[in-house]
Amino acid sequence: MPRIILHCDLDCFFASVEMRDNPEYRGKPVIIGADPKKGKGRGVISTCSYEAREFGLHSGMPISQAYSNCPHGVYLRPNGQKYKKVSREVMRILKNYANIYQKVGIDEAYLELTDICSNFKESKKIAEKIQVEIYEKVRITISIGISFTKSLAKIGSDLNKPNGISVLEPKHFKEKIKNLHITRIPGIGKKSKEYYYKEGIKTIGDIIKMPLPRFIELFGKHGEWAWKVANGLDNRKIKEFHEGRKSISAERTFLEDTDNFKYILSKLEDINHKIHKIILKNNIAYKTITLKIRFEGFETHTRSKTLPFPIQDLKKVMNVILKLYQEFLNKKKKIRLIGIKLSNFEKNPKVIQKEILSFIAS
Ligand code: TTP
Ligand code: MG
Repeated sequence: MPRIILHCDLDCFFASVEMRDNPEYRGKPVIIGADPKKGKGRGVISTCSYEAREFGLHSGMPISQAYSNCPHGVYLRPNGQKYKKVSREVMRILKNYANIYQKVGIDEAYLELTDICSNFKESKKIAEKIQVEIYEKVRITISIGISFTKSLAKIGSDLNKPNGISVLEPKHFKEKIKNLHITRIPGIGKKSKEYYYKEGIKTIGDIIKMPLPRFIELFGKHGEWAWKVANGLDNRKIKEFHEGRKSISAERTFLEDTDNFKYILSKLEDINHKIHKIILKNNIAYKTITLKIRFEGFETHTRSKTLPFPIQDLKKVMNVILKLYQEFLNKKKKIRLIGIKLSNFEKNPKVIQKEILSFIAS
């Protein structure tokens, strides 16, 4: 059974938000970016509406050039705070559709539906629901690519824009992508495409046709990646946090300093659940468990325990935390803050323990 991955990407994001909020701009070439200053402006386009794209405008184009191609366009400065807020609203909706979710940019995210859908038809229905919910609640459109690798899902989300869905299944994906230009492969850009051109490679089909060893000989590691993407062999996992992340932690500061053990315990449990949601989504195991405790007057302590092997076990964490907490039971001070940190990670452990399954079910 192949994996089922969705790549969701908002359509002309910044411009969509401005057209949503200013109906008079709808249907017009809307350009978000630097001030064009009647053609003398410096800086570039952040993004533009699809109407503007008909004039050859695109992200990264100098704003002066945009102005000379499309002087009658609506030119607006970006409103970063507003787009961040809209992005958060969209991500909150997307997250609810999958257990495994990875935000990869302000307007794009991967969802893995392998454990939820039994075939691509079902996942397409979910994609349609996502589009409807986002449009109903946020009033902007999103395009979705569905496939069995991250990179093919990403290529797919671009195929039917705006407000499109495309499915690239194992049985027919090569047919659907073979005529696409090689720059559709994430990682092949303006510079690297020239190396491929020199060998007569212009389309993804040209890559698919070549044997891998020859491709590596010609283009090294870069070529190997491109070849694997084109042939559906990208097996990267979907993970919520960035590669460099070394720990996951959460803490709570009490509104008032407290020594009510029952209350403190309930907060520790909340924190533990919160952290384990991330742990599960990213399939990480950890060896080190740390308790952080801050007393009135800012006196702060941390206590850790490192286990001999990595675990992924909500209850075990709570047991360790309570043992670490015992040391402070005799303190005659109230508590101001409490926190848990998990670290010393091992990614993608093979064994998922029973407790975790019951946690998912709860
Ligand atoms: P993209 O998803 O690349 O572009 P888009 O959403 O505007 O258009 P599309 O329909 O093709 O997906 O980027 C998301 C936002 O990020 C975009 O609206 C503006 C911003 N951005 C920049 O500011 N500069 C850039 O060079 C790019 C590519 C994007
Ligand atoms: Mg986009």
